[in-house]
Amino acid sequence: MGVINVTPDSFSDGGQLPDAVTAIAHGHRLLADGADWLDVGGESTRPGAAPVPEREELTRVIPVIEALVADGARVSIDTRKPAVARAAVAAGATLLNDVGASLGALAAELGVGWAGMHMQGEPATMQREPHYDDVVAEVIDLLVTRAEAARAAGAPEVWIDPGIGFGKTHDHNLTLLAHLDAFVATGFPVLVGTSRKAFLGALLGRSDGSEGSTPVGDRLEGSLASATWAMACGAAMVRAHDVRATVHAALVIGGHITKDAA
Ligand code: HH2
Repeated sequence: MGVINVTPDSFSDGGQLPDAVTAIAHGHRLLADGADWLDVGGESTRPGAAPVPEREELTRVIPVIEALVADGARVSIDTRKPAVARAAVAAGATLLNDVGASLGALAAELGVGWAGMHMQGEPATMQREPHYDDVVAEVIDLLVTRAEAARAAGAPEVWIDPGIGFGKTHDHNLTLLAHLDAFVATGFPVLVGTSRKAFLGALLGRSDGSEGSTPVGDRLEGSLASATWAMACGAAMVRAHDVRATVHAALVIGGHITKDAA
């Protein structure tokens, strides 16, 4: 799943796609690089991000979705707003990338797929004091409850995503990644987004003993290592900014390195 952030303030690439023309061209590049899905978003959910008014979010994403769908792309809409989800589907999106895991019934009503991501709290405050007694069990419980409801309502395709970095400490993120097999064991296809995220910066920054964070632009190898880990654990899709490199990693491990083949 290739990321198209039509936002001025995304943590990873904010401002790089300031208008529909550059966002559409970026989408074409991601398709050529091998993306199966293009995930279009018009509101950053980075920690501390301010909400974007609905009208502004629509202005950002709808022309991009229309153009990419017209060119044959499968497009997901990354939003928390029902009205944006509706308009995106009318423009041709066929998957709700629901970062609040609350739009399952809407996906069913619209007859499109639903990917529910776990987030504790709201982007503006979610990193202040995230707390879980058992992060793996609590995240799975919530996602499975919502996923079962979405499926029962009739959503044609249902995914779950642990929401790395969304109301999670560094240790919560690592614990979730270490237990991805438990998410896979639920039977729902698992989507994972680690690309360029802060926990990678922290891990890489600590490697030289400085306790600093490696900048976003220097997290490619960490992104690939974590995406490869997720795929090896059985994740069916990873959300990535660097699609060409991630597709190469997927091609190497996808179905080739198995105990059966030996
Ligand atoms: N992460 C981000 C946004 N959307 N969707 C899913 N399903 N899973 C994720 O892990 C996920 C997501 C954050 O990344 P990005 O879009 O690069 O940043 P921002 O939210 O600042 O736009």
